[in-house]
Amino acid sequence: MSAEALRTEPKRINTPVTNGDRLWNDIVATARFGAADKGGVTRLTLTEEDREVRDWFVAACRALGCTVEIDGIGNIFATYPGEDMSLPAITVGSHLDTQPQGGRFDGILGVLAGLEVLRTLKETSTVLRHPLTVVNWTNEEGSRFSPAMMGSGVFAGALSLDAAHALTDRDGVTVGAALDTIGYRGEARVAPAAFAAYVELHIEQGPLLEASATEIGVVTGIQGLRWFDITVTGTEAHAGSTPMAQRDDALVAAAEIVLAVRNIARENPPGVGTVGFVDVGPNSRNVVPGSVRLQIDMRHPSEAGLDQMEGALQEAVRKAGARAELKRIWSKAPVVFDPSIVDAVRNSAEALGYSATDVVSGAGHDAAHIATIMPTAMIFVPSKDGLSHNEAEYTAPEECARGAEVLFQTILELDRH
Ligand code: HGY
Ligand code: MN
Ligand code: MN
Repeated sequence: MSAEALRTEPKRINTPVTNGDRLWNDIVATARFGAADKGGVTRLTLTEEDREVRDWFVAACRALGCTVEIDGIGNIFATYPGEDMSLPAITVGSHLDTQPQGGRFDGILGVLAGLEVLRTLKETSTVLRHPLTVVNWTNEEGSRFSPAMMGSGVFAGALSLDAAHALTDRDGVTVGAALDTIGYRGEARVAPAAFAAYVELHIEQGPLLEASATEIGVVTGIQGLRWFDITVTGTEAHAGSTPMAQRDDALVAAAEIVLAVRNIARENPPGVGTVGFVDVGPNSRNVVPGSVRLQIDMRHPSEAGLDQMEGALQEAVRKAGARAELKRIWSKAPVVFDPSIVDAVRNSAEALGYSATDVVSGAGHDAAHIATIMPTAMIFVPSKDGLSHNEAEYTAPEECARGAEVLFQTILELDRH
């Protein structure tokens, strides 16, 4: 679909509209699967809580007449028939897994807004030309099993299914075994060629839309990211009888690396750097730490920026002494979305009279992988205080409703082309 064709397209009026209250009810209803103490959700991928929300989603889609396919990594594809089933499907969706003590909206809004579009099509007997597929991607968060965006990565060919099945969590449980435990190691072979385009609605997870009082983010791309594991080896020793000058304290060396990650990000704006995981051995008050494992997340909108940051990290590790080892375990290049799909999102927000602005996503998303195999774009709605990966994550009902409506209008726009 050419951008020119989009611009001359008549604005959308008198079409069915999605039901924001029903969407909000679904958000509240699914938050019970893994409900955490402060109002958020702990629903790590392929756990019992994840099975519960998956079963809920599959039942809801089947009740609407969708065919539901589950592939070898547990991705769920719920397809609502279109007038011409020989056409590739328009695809929307996101992820239902969360961070530990995560929020009720991150990923969930995109899947449930897709479900809301299905409900709207059904109740208004609207038949699109294309089939419409709503997807739940397995393990977007990457908290239990690394790397993140695993299901979409296998689907896009960035990670082999066998390699993914063999990856383990901290308890040594493999992805394959976890899929079997919850009954979501599917048989379906779903090919990317079955799809025409992908649009993902997601909360911004940052402060930009709220700060500018803008209703919709027209996401033009996603910044790049690199994940590193660092092990620092020292010498365990008695905390009382070992003189300071004779200590080989792994945690002190690791602390210098943690500060270096913060400084490297500050020196390479708008890059960001985080050490989100620290494991100290033997983790006893009166033993000088002999080993420390760090997990590092670095991001930047450009490859050159990421190279710069990685080089500085290597330097910092070298300074920590020969007993620190750095391993890059994952890298995702910056992504630029397809301009014609981005235009469809922008036109839809405009047709609905919502304020909108272009944004590059700071957070990673399944759309980053899907954009490598089909025309893709994203829609953002605001995050209160820019907060996410936090139980206090919040997007208001009317903001969720606006996002779902832009998603629906975008689908209608794409369906005509
Ligand atoms: O880490 C990310 O960017 C995503 O929220 N999993
Ligand atoms: Mn997400
Ligand atoms: Mn997330």
